[in-house]
Amino acid sequence: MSTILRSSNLRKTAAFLFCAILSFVPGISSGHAFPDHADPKVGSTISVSPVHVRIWFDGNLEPLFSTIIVQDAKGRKVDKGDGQVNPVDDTLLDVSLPPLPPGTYRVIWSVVARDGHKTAGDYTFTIR
Ligand SMILES: [Cu+2]
Repeated sequence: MSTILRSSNLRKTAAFLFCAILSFVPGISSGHAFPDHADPKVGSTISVSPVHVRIWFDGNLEPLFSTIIVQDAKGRKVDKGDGQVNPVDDTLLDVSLPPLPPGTYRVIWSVVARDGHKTAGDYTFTIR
């Protein structure tokens, strides 16, 4: 019993280390996926309500398990509900927005990379 537990933990540790090492090797896109850049930019203040929020990742995303939503300052969902991995670029997560009034908005994302590992985060932008 304890031997089985130990070897299962060992396997998990090995898998984690393998993934951690991969994510530090440039040019290999099978590690965890992390955001590379976003539009609107993280923490930015803009003067026009954006038509989309887009986040580009450093790896390929699994469309079935990757989500993106946008909330207003009161936590109400304001996006059009079509958040998805872009069908022609699986490193891009996007969602469309209706015209929004001035305010601060939070983008909440969660993605699963091709290696099955999940990363998640959020950021804000402000429309003035
Ligand atoms: Cu990973």
